[in-house]
Amino acid sequence: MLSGGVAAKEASVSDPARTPGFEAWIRSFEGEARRAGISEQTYRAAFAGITYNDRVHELDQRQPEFASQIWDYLGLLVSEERISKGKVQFQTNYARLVEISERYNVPPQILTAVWGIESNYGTNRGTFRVIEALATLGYEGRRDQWARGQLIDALLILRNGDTTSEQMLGSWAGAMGHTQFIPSSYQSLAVDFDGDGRRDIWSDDPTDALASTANYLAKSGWRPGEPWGFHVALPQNFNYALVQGGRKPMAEWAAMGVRLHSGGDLPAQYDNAELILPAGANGPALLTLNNFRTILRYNNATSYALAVSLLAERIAGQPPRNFVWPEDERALSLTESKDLQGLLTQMGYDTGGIDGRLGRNSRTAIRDFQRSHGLVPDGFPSSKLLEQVRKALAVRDAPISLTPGKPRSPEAQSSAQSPSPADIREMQVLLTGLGFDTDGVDGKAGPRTRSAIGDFVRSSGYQGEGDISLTLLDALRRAARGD
Ligand SMILES: [Ca+2]
Repeated sequence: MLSGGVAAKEASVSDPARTPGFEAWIRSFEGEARRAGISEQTYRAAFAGITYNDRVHELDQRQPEFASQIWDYLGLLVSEERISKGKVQFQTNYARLVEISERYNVPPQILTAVWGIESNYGTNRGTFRVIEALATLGYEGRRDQWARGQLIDALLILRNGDTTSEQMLGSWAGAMGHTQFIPSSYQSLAVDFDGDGRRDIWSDDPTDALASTANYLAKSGWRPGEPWGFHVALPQNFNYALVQGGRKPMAEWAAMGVRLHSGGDLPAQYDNAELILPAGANGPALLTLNNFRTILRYNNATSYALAVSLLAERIAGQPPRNFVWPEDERALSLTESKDLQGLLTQMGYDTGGIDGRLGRNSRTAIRDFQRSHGLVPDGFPSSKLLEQVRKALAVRDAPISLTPGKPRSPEAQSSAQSPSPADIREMQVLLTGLGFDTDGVDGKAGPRTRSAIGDFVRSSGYQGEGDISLTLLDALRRAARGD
């Protein structure tokens, strides 16, 4: 398994030496396929013309540096263009949608919205050969075990005669057809709605794909007649520990003073509402119901479930929601997310590792930090929060480094030109507090730390050179206390 930027770059370059390995892997995988009931004939036909796909590998290895905020994502996926296109598709396919909807008890506008988000109403179904994509991922992907399981399911679909290897197209990660089913979901939930004997989600006709999506949502617990949730207003002094903290009956939320954003009382009949703040305390507060979680089972991202819910409302002719997003806040880059985790960890808040992924542990650490610094504890990571953490850390560490005339051991004196890792750590903390990015605090004078020192030397009145020395450390301490 490859990881890290260098490996990813090398792997994106076509390497003729790799192809024999891939060929050998395809031969070795046949045993596994045979045990799953795939005949030699099916296997051969499936792999005819399949080669190692560099592009798939590259897409699998990428780790985007910059993330988008949920309001940018929603702006893109619930655009006026996609709404009006959705209304046209809704009308065009209305008879079929109603038939499907009546059989599975999932509203036609939800099916149209999933179709719109997943493939822009069938116009972007993916052009990768699924066998090739999954074989490439199974050979050396980040999720090779997962890909091998999906590949077996894809081969079973071919064995069943639903489509051919050439026509089985999809995304680089193996999501297929109008509503982007992965092979395992297809195997358990795809249906032949038009009755031609094949569960065909790949052809231009979206009928089977839309019915398969309806079946998926129905089997995932869709409740007919329930909305996805409500836009709400939270009372003063709300306990933010309850955000994403589990489901409660509406009556309990109402008793805490939560009201509809439009001003009315919460409808009392729903029994399991979860509160989410997808953009923190400065964005909309949403009480989500069962059907929101059902959409999450299709694709487990809040932004996705919200996009489907909102697009469905607009397709059905409802007015836009008056969500106000904190658009002055910027999403953290991967590097900044790691910085944030490093700084929080250094301050004693457990983020459960420094991987740049701000999951549950990081959100709890952010909340704890916010609570102990008099901030609204919404657990939401943003550029503003990172600044607050940097400042807090600089303040916390400043008194230690400002001890007047701090005596140094003779040993330390004599090594004045080669500061210890502890000294470098202190420099990194001070530099970070002064707004120079050292890419974390690790006690090592790497390129980012050296470049931060260069920036400090240029922007301050520091007379010495940019060498990493105890003289420089003193200058940083003076700058940090504002001398
Ligand atoms: Ca069919």
